[in-house]
Amino acid sequence: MSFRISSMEEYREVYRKSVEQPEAFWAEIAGSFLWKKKWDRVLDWNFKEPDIRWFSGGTLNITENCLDRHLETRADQPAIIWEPNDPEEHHRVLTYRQLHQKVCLFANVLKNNGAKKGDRICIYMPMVPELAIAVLACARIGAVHSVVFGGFSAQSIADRIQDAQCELVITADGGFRGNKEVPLKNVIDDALVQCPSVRRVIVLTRNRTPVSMIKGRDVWWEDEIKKAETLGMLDCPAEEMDAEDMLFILYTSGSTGKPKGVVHTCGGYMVYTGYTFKTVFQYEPGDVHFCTADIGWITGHSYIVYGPLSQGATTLIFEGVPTWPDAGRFWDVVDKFKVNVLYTAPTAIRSLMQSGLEYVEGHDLSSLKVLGSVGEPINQEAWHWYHEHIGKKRCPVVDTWWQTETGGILISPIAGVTPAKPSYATLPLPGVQPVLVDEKGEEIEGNGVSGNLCIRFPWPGMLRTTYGDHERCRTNYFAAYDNLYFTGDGCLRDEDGYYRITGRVDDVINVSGHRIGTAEVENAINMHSDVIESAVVGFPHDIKGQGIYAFVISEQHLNDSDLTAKDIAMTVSRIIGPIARPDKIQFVPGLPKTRSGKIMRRILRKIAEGDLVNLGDTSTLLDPSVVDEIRNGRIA
Ligand code: 7RM
Repeated sequence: MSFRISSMEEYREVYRKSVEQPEAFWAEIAGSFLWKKKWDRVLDWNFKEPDIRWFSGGTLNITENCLDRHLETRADQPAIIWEPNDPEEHHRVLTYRQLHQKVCLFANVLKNNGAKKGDRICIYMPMVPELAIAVLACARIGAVHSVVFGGFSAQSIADRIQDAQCELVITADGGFRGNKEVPLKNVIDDALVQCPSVRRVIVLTRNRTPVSMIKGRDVWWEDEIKKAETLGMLDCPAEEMDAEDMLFILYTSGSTGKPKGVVHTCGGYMVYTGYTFKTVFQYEPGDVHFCTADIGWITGHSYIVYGPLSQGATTLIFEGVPTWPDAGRFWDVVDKFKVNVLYTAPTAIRSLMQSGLEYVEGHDLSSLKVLGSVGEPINQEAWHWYHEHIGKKRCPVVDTWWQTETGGILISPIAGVTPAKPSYATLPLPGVQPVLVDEKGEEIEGNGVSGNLCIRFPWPGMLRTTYGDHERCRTNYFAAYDNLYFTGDGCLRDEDGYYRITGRVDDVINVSGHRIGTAEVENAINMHSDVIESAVVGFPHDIKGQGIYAFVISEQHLNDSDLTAKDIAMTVSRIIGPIARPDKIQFVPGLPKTRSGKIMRRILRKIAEGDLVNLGDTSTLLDPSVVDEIRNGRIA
């Protein structure tokens, strides 16, 4: 089976086959999954429209692959280990049998509340096992889940619910994050004022904070479960889905003000996440896999829920944060559950690195076999710290590059096989054909070159459309260069053919591994009544990777600029969520604009990053003197 790659020779061989005979390659991998009906055609595609179909004619249900098919072989093996926010609270373990039962029961709850195949369901929950259960229950009945990260604001949730016309919302009373509580149901109530499509809200009890339950709309998770149990609705047949039926929508930021609903479909996403999970991490039966992402992001969808479960793995869900009660929390968890694979983000590594080695010492990390990194470029220093102090130089580090749109990992070392190079995502996985192009769209061949990263050929996990707006999908990803998928990332390919992702080349900022559009932040800032205009850029940040720097023209700051800045930051927090709160707000008399009125962000980026000398050509500016004033007022 091509799942096992144990040497570089084997990798080269499998890679060659995957490029020469992609259909045969993917058909063999797809054959290791459970289909209700086999596909007629492996792949139909064109990147023009785009129209991409994998495994057409095939039918399946991803939850049968994640649950039912394991019952014969590993019913009593842990599927989910859950570690709560508070180390004093008891952890929970759900075996495959128990998870199967809970998913079926909750799937019946969804049906009892009127949900059916094709309906969109918004999930806004804390990191508890019930979040994974809710996701899988949607997939069980063929409803389309749209998980919204618990840190997003009411306005952001409302935008996403309206865009997808969700009929149901699944949430909790509240959640815990470190020493804070988050009022999830309250936020949902605020969001739903703008969402007439929602007719039912199912509320899980988590922190027992008082909430308001609206008659006829809101019901308790626990009551609904009891009802279904009383009715004996324990079984729930898995809905038969076409390979290209929608599995989920996940919103992600782009260069415009409005997040896009990235659409993934059942068959290809299942095959791709299962294959890459097994291949990249070299997962072996019985291993405990700990991905620290939130299920609200693609990393959680693919490498906490679907990838691991489709492969019969034990996946660890951690509700808390890396630094509470102290910076040893991850290492407590690794030690407590003898974690074998740890998959986290550079921002977490840098923050723990800064806290000092005393938090690592005293924990037994000898169970670790593989370390993973995802979400943003990992700097050499963080890479070495991770490798040396966490992996004790025994564990391969896999720097995995991918995107919400790609569904799964595209460029990454294969653990224990690919020789690593710190800060390099290294080589494409089998089936992935990267291309570097220049500004004109000409392919840049050979090694020791850099350009914009594109992909030449489809892979099963790629996005199919952006919800409700296919044209937007085309213009965003398939129109920049003919017959190529454009990633939005800059990239270099070194003398060995190794890839190193250098960061976004569009107006997207990557803050702690979270994508935020500059236009989104500007829109939020501009909502503040004192603001006339704003421009937002990213700047290098020691912990977060990138921070948010806002240049703001305002009328009121002259009275008290500190207060005005705080108000503006608060507005952004309210409109988008705390993750988008600017780190620096500088009041400026004007913005550097061309004669045609375009803001020259290049100049602002230079100033934000502290390069006040090499601002480049400013001769096309309408008013070059504004640059000096901005430069003089820079916030260090
Ligand atoms: C998985 C995820 C995608 C963007 C992507 C890159 C950046 C992700 C790496 C990386 C360098 C990596 N999805 N990115 N992984 N950059 N090395 N290993 O993060 O949609 O939220 O973000 O993140 O810029 O385009 S995402």
